[in-house]
Amino acid sequence: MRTQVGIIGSGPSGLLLAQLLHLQGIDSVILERRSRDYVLGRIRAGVLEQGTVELLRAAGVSDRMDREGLVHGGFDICFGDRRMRVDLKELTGKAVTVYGQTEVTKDLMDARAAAGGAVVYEAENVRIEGLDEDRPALTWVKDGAAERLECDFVAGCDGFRGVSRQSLPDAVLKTHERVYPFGWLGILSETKPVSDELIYVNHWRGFALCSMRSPTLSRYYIQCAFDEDLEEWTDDRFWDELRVRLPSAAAEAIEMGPSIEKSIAPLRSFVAEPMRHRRLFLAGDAAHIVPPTGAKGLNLAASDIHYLSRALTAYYNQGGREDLIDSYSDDCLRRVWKAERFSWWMTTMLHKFPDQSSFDRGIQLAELDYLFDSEAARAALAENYVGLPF
Ligand code: RFL
Ligand code: PHB
Repeated sequence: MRTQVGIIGSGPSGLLLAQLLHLQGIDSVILERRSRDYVLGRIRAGVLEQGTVELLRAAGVSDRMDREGLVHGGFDICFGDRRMRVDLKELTGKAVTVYGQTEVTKDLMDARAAAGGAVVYEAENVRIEGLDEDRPALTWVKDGAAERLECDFVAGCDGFRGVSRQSLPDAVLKTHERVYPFGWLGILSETKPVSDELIYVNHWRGFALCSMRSPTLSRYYIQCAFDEDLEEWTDDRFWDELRVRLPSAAAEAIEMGPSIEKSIAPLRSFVAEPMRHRRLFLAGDAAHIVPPTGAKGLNLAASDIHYLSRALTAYYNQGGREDLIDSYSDDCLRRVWKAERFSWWMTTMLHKFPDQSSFDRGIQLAELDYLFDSEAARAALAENYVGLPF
C-alpha cells in the first residue's frame, strides 16, 4: 500500500488533518489502535475557541456545530463569597463555542466516510520505519496479518501515549514536564446545566467547574486526589461535594441526576521539542499536554493541524515548497508555549495545592483580587481564553 501522508491516530488531530488534506486533493490513510466506538465513547473537551470554529468551517464539517453549538460570551469565576463574570465579548469582541469533542470527532468521521477516505481501526503494534533514509513507512498488524504502508510523510496524531513521539531519537527529543498533585473527577448527567455559562470556582476544599454539553446535558468537575479511587465516589457523594464548593445560589438551584459517565483525569503540563524530525510531524497531544483548566488541549491540536495542513499543501500544490515544513515546529511551539503558560496560570490560580504555604495562598488570593478589580487583568485572561491568533 502507498499513500502521500500516513496518519497515526483518529482523534480530532488526525481526522481534521485528513479532511483538510482531502480538500486539497492530498491522499492519506489513518491508522487507529482502538475501535470507532471506543474513540467516540471518550468524553473529553467541551470548549472551542473561535479560531477552532473557523477552522472546522473551512474543513466543511460545521453544519451541526453551527446549529447545535452554544455560543458563550462570558463565564464566571468565584472565590470566597465573591463571584465575577469575565465578559469575553466586551473584553475581546470574541466568544467561545460549547460543542463536545465527541461531536467534533463524529462530524469528522462522517466527513471521512463521505470522502471515501481510508481509516484502519484496531491497527495493532503500529511502527514507523525508514525515517533516517527519508523513505518513511508504517507497519502494523490487523486481524493477525502484518501490513505495510509507504508514504511521503508521517503525521503523529496519536496522543500522549502514542508511538510517534517515541520514534524521535533520544539525541533529538527534548521534553519539559510538570505533573500537578491532584486530578479532576468529572461526571456527565442528563440534567439542565445550573447556569447558561461556565462557572469556575476556587474553594478552600478544592477547585470546581460547572460546564455543559447541551441545554439538557451537564458536565461537572471537582478537584480530587490524583490517586483517588473512582469506586468510592457514588453520585450522591459527588453532588454533595460539588454543592459544598459552589456559591449558595448555584448549590440551591442545581438539578441533580444519575451520572451517565464518571472518570478521573490527571493534570499535567508537557511539551516535546522539536515537533518535526525529518519526515515525521507531531501534532496535538502527541507533542504537548495542558491541564484542562484553560480548555486549551483540543484547541492547540486544531492550531497544530492548521500549520501542518498549510505546510503539506504548500509542498504538494506549490511545486515542492518546503519552507513551511521547515518552520512547522517553531510556528506551533510559539503558540503552544503561550497556551502552556495560560493553562498553568489558570490551574495555579484556581486549585488547592496540598503543599501550599500561607505565602502561596496569599499570592493566589491577591491574583484573584486583582482580577476582580482590574479590567486590564480580565482583558489579558479573556484574550487567552478566546484563543491567541494563528
Ligand atoms: P487524542 O484525542 O488522544 O487522539 C489520539 C488517537 O491516537 C490513538 N492512538 C494510536 N493509534 C495507533 N497506534 C498507536 N500506537 C496509538 N496510540 C494512540 C488513540 O487511540 C486516539 O484515538 O489526541 P488528539 O487528536 O491530539 O486530540 C487532543 C485532545 O483529545 C485533547 O487535547 C483534549 O481532549 C484535552 N481536553 C480539553 N481540550 C480543550 O480544548 N478544551 C477542553 O475543554 C478540554 N477538556 C480535555 C478536557 C481532556 C480531558 N481528558 C480526559 C484528558 C477535559 C478532560 C477531562
Ligand atoms: C468541559 O466542559 O469538559 C470543560 C470546560 C472547560 C474547561 C475544561 C473542561 O476549562
